[in-house]
Amino acid sequence: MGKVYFASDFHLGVPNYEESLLREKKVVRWLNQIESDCDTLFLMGDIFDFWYEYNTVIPKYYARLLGKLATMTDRGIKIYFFKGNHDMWTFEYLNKEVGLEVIDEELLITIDKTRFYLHHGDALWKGEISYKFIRKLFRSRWAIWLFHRLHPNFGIGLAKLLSVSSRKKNSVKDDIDIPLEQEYQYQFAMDHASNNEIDFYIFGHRHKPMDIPLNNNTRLINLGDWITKFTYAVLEDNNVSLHTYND
Ligand SMILES: [Mn+2]
Repeated sequence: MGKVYFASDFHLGVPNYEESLLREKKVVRWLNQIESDCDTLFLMGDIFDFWYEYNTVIPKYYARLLGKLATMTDRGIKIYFFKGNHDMWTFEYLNKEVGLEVIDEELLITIDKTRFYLHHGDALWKGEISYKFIRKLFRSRWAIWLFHRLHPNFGIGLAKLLSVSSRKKNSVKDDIDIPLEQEYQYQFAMDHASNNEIDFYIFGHRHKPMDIPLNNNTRLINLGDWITKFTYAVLEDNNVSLHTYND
């Protein structure tokens, strides 16, 4: 059996076209390196800093990554794409054209006897009430219907603006090195693990690489990001480890 890879939060599209393109090329170099032994790849949300898809139109960016992913799925590599809070408006394109399996929320999956709870990592725990409301609204049929009525030049411009304002809010949170006990992902996983048999909880979203034991059998992994950290996780011989891509 080959390896299973996990990465999240590339946030392609920011801070500007040129710098995003450099990061996108780096992601593709990483994919070139791993694809020979990669069975399954989990892209765990916020791959794009914004993505909005109309029935006939997609944002005119990200050609290298999308092409690379399509080549990999054509070769039989299984690739999952979790919706993040920046790229939840994905409909059929990523599945039909690129061959990705799109996951709306959590995915509980057992791979070679190792049990995983996978989620982008936003809106998991009891807090964040106002954020959860907006999240639900954004994902609602009404919001999507309304957005589909906007001309793409306006709609995708608006999506870019919204993603910048959401990131500004989040980056404040990211800077604060809050204690582990106050991390929503930790609180959620501790609670969930008390009633469920899971080996690894893997999340993105926090941009904070973590590998933390929850009990004797269970660990919490946060995948970090590909803005400054270039971190990813690998499942090999029933163990998950965090790595940094250097090239
Ligand atoms: Mn996120």
